[in-house]
Amino acid sequence: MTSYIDQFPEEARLVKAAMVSAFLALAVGATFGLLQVLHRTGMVRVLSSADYYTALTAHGVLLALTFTIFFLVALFTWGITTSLDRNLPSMRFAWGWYGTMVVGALMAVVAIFAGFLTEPPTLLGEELSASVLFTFYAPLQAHPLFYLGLAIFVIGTWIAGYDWFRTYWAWKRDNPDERTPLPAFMALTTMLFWWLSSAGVAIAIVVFLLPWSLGIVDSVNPLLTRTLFWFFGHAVVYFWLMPAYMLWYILLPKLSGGKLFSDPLARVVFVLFLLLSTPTGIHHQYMDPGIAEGFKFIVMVNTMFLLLPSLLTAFTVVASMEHGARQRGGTGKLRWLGKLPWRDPVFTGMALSGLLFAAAGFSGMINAGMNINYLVHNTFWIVGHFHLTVGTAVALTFMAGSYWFIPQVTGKPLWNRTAGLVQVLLWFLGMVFMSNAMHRAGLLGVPRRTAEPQYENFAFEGAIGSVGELDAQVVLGGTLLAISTIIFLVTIVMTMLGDRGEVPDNSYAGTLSGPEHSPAILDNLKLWTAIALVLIVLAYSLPLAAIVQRGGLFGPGIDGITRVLPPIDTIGGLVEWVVGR
Ligand code: HAS
Ligand code: CU
Repeated sequence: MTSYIDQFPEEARLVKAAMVSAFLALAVGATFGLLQVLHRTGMVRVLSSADYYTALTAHGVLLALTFTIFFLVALFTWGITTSLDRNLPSMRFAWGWYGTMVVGALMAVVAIFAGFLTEPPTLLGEELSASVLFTFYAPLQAHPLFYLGLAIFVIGTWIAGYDWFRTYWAWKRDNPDERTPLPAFMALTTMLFWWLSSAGVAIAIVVFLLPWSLGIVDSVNPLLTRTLFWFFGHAVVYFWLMPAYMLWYILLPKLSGGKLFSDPLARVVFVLFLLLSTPTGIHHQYMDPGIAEGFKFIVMVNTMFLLLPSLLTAFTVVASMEHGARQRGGTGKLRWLGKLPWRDPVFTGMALSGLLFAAAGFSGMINAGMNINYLVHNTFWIVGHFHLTVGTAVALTFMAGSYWFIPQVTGKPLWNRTAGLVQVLLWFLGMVFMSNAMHRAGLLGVPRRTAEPQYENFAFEGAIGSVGELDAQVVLGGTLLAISTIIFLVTIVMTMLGDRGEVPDNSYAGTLSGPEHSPAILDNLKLWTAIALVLIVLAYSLPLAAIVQRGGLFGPGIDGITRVLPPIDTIGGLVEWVVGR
């Protein structure tokens, strides 16, 4: 048996370091999660309500950005090197991008945590704090260190992507006639849409928010920076999800005892995400005034198309699991489910996250409907939605995956399978309670992002259940999640402290229908990137022009751009605006 550390000892150290960074972020971020559910429901109040935004910022940045992204750069590094059977060109360079990410993350985290102090220290003449949540909407303003840290962190990921691409280019030179192996294809297509979309947040930070926090410019146009945030903010959710999908496609079938149903279909899925991840961001802004309804409608249509790759994934992955179960003697319409390896925490964790993601897909479809979004926007419903998506489909898959990866990168067998199994089951159960109750509370109108969700002289009323009952479920779920996180961290630490021994082979699933069945055009990354760019221009040029025309580049009237002209809601309006300038 050859494990990853035998094949790629140097890369294994880097993958391990990035995973450990992810787990550290998870440990701290999850603690805030528990404090928040206890606080919001009024059960136990450790924080002061005035610090709630600071805590929520730490929770969001540490979990949604730091935990996920450190883990996924580790995973993609593994995927590229394993599937191309090739070392990264230079380990010094690779440690360089990892180090860049660490420095960026630490800067942002220091700025956030300083916000808890009664007398925050000053730096660059400004008080250190960053209680702006993970979306950092203006006019909330953070210390420049926060914006700079985020920018550096994102740049670190860009360099990582370049590292994977040059590994791929070198492989391609040596193997000009071979099809790109599936895991590498998945990592590269994901990186392409990440570059396209994170350019939006980079512009928001470097051109607007950072100069504004440094006092170089007096104001910003909040709708513009918000729109640039969501230009990236929807694609980032697939940046988190694609690595989880990669594991579902290449590990789940193998663990189930079979093969991936279709390699071509998997490629189509990743190409669709490259095309549609970015021109959909405005579905987070259906309620924003200042963006014309027509633009929102176009984005809604794009979003509905974007359901397709996930529906294809549900089909392909479940079909592969069924194939595996039947290889193990499974029969009947549903009885084969019993033949799946339910005692393996790697399998069970991923299968359960898939199951909850199916529910998350439904709440996503509801969010995506322009009219019904009015009912759920800014309510606890949304929090329920994203704890099933990023909080389960992604986080639970990463945790279950760690039970396979940590042995791969250390050569040490998993410390305790039962602990792993209990952990993934507790996560599943905790999320079922917490997310379901959050969705229901949202329908009653309970708001998100507040320490004090209960308005005075007002009672939320639902057809069934009460706020008290929902709160109890949220606290129960949140507590199970906290216990699950502790068991996860203990299992990982004990595994890493253990002795080297027998670990599974570093390999992934074969395919029933392989790359030879998929049209070569699917591997034409230049073509798909070009089409993705065109779709982005179509979806964003008019809305951005209209936002700048109405609100000014740096705020109303400041740049002299704001002038009385017909609104840029039509092509004619745009032409008139450009010609008229
Ligand atoms: Fe979302 C808000 C729409 C997916 C994350 N989303 C959020 C926010 C986050 C987030 C963090 O249109 C809040 C941001 C904030 O702070 O304001 N979302 C969608 C849609 C999808 C979707 C249409 N979201 C995700 C994913 C996320 C994520 C993935 C993170 C990873 N979301 C929205 C909208 C909003 C929104 C609006 C704004 C709401 C507002 O008003 O603010 C789709 O991609 C979902 C497609 C999914 C499916 C499910 C397919 C099922 C599968 C399971 C297969 C089963 C298996 C297991 C493998 C169609 C693939 C089988 C097991 C056995 C045992 C057999
Ligand atoms: Cu979205």
